[in-house]
Amino acid sequence: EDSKRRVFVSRRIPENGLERLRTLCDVDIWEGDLPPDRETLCTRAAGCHGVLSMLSDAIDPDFMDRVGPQLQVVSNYAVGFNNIDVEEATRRGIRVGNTPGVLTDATADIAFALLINCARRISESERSVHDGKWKTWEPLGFIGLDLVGKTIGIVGLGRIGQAMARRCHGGWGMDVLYTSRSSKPEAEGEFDADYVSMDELLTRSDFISVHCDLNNSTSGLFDASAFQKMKSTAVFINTARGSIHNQNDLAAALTNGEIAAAGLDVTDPEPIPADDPLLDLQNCVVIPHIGSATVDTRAAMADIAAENVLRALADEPMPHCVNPPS
Ligand code: 8YV
Repeated sequence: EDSKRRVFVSRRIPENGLERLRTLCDVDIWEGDLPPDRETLCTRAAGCHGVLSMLSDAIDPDFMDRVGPQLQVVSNYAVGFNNIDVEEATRRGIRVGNTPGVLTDATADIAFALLINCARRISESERSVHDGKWKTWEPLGFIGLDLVGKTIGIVGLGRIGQAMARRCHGGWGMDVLYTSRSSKPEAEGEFDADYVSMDELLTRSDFISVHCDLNNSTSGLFDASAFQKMKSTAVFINTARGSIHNQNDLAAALTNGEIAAAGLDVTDPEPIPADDPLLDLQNCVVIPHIGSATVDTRAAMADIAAENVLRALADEPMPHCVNPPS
């Protein structure tokens, strides 16, 4: 009926989320295999009260203008929200939601999987088997790095960083160093972690894993000078956001032997262009932003993202709001 609130969902999400939305709203879903282009996004969202958005949607003032003043909530299908101008949304009274918590372990699993993959050269050695290049077992073939007892440097000790620290410290007995906006005494207790400067983390770590959010102070944080400070045997893992590392500088560091290997679940841009130099390097593993991609996690994200929309439209507290009304 006419009184139903209208919600636009910018990609097909797990059915449980859509069902939840449909109980109270008129739901329009972009069904394309690729994200809607800018024009389509704005046109389809125009007149909606809620938008369930993806990282690939730029939710900026122009978008908000084009959707219209009835827009009450933008619910991102992600824990991150660097695609959204939150300050502008707040100014307009638009609530912004995200999906923290439920993707913590899935993402830390992918970070740890990349770490073992890079240390033990799994992708590289598998390629050689697939390509028919594996001719004989060799005493010095595909020699990699041990993990047990090494030092892991964690950049950003939030939920996902802590889940990574738990795997590294609890499972593999690694020493944990971390940088973060502030020290985390509880986490230091659990992982025996040391809060250090960025320089100390770079120079002392055998492995470095990025778990901070993307902002002005973390954009380009891993550049040529950072890679130069790292051990030549070090492995760099990024499952956070691609623009936290400088991709050309990383390719140079991997080519020149300044670091040993890199594992990336995120690139800048995404998808990574087919001619990116990183894709020619045997010591670089690139996977397509699958940190949260498990059946349970994506379903849980869909529940929260839908609930964020419904609560905001009912003027009730949202499960996860990044700009709650003051
Ligand atoms: C996204 C992510 O959910 O949550 C995040 O911030 O990066 C991923 O889990 C995924 O890219 C879909 O937007």
